[in-house]
Amino acid sequence: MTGKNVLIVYAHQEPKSMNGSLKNIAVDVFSKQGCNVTVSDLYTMKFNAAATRSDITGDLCNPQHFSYSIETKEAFKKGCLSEDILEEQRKVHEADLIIFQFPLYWFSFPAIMKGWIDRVFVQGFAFDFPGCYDTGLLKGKIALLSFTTGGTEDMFSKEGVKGDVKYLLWPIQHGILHFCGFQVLAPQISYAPEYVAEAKRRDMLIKWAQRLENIWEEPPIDCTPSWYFH
Ligand code: FAD
Ligand code: ML1
Ligand code: ZN
Repeated sequence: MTGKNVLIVYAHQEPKSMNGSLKNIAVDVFSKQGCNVTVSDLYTMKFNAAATRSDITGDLCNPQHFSYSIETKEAFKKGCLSEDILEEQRKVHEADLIIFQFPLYWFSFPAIMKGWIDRVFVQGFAFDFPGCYDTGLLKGKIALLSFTTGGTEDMFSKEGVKGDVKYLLWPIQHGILHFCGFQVLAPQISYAPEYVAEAKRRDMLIKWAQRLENIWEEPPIDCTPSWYFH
């Protein structure tokens, strides 16, 4: 799989965290495969999560009534998005595979990663109308969520206190990734790293590295409601 481009969008404040280790191991495996790996380390970059007027350089279409979606769609067409957005869009454009590596925050992404989505996946770049779901503009690319949790696997079962983990994957995998045309691979969930023994954490890292060895052969999930809510 020499020559494939991998983008890892990474959101953790602490390099020595479990998320940091999961990211590092992915960089190692892909580099050994001869892939080109790029990491967007959002906290280190101090990535701006807020979708504001400053994301458009130059004149607005309607300064009297600001619409983020209209203004960013037009600014994308004219090449007038702010440079930090353009830089991330270039990385996405180049990527064959995007891995999102993050700790679960409130059943979702950390805000800085949600902000990356809000600002980078602009209409005209990531999707359009028509041009969503299977015809999304990022079709041909693969995406994978790799995240850690506070809760244990038991808690995230259908009958557990948190409910099936698949319920919280729906807005992200279907509402964001499939919407933009990605083929979605099964998530890599490293449960409760703070609460398990050191040996179990090492085991989770090894499992991830082993999976990545064959990741280019993996079929995507069938990202329809039945996968999530059967
Ligand atoms: P860390 O504490 O960094 O790592 C765990 C342990 O792994 C550490 O002891 C570290 O030293 C060790 N480690 C690191 N690298 C290695 C290595 N190479 N080998 C062996 N050990 C290693 N949880 C939920 O379940 N649901 C929620 O909705 C939720 N919401 C949250 C909201 C907020 C705002 C916050 C702050 C947390 C929330 N959590 C939630 C908990 C959160 O998901 C977990 O705390 C997080 O996933 C743990 O991952 P970490 O990388 O931060 O762990
Ligand atoms: C708490 C920290 C919606 C367990 C075993 C982890 C957390 C969970 C905010 C949170 C945690 C949440 C929300 N430990 N902050 O669940 O869940
Ligand atoms: Zn879907």
